[in-house]
Amino acid sequence: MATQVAEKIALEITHRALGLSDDQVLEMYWAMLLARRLDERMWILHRPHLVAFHISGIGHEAAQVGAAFALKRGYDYAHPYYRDMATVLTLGMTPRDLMLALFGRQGEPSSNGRQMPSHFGSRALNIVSGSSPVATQIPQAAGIAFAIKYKKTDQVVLTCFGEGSTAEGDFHEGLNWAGIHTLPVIFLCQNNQYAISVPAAKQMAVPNVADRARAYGIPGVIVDGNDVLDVYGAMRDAVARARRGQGATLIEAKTYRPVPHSSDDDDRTYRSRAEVEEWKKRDPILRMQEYLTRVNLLNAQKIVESDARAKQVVDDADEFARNAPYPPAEAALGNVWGQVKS
Ligand SMILES: Cc1ncc(C[n+]2csc(CCOP(=O)(O)OP(=O)(O)O)c2C)c(N)n1
Ligand SMILES: [Mg+2]
Repeated sequence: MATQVAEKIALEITHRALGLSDDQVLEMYWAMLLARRLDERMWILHRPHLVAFHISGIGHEAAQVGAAFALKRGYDYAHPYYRDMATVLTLGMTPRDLMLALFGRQGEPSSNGRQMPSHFGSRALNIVSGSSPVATQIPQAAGIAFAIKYKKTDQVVLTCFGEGSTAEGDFHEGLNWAGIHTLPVIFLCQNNQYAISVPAAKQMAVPNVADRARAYGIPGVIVDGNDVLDVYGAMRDAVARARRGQGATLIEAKTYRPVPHSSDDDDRTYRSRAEVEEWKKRDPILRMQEYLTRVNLLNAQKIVESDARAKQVVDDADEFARNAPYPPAEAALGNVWGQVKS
């Protein structure tokens, strides 16, 4: 009887029902928190123009950490997009790496200070750097999945993009290819409802991005993108399906971007403050804090302590990157990703 009661209680604790330990769910919280604090610092650094540009993942942390957590780090592939800071942190990029990229300094792993920030890449971690035209990563991810299938490993690929990007031809070509060839790729749409100033209803005539999956013969799943465990559950199933050789899944994480599109955007020109404030009530970090407090893994004191720890890590990365040298001028004449062998 006591065991049955214990099992019932465990199932009511969502993360345990998903097979996650208490330590793992706290690790998720830490990744989300660190991404948020790092991102906030990046905005602050931009205001006095200590850095040239920032594009933010604030509000997307649950979608990103929930997705990345279901991958095998350094084994599976990720082809992220510019908002994916929490994704790449979860996969093993460090706050120092990301700050070096923001400041454009030597030694940053994405391009050694050659690209704009947020084009995350790490050869060691199987993170593939993207290009500025949106959605180009989608057929490229299908291509990587095709190579995995050809080599007969059980790796999978995660690629991410916004809902506006699903109006691009690349999205449809990538999903079609993945459907035809039953490829091990997970397409994660982080639907924050705007493509800069353009609302989703002006990008597509169906209510959900996930509805589009049917046209390509793959499952389309909708999740609450502000709930890290909901995202993780869907992603875990999609990864298992891909590893079993059953092909691709499109996951649509419904979320919101509570900040401007980038450091160079003024969102007051296209949406009301009331709308933004309403969404802030569903902030993924607050939701996670409420959940962890409810299941007795967090309390007010631990929240303060983890915030202080995150601040230390962010301070360290900021100082490290500020003081790092720029690449030498002649590096501008070389290739971005490697030297051509003579
Ligand atoms: C092919 C192409 N068209 C336009 C742009 C300019 N652009 C950069 S981000 C962006 C919005 C994309 O919106 P969405 O896909 O919803 O992603 P979000 O930024 O909302 O996360 C646009 C139009 C671009 N980079 N590439
Ligand atoms: Mg969008």
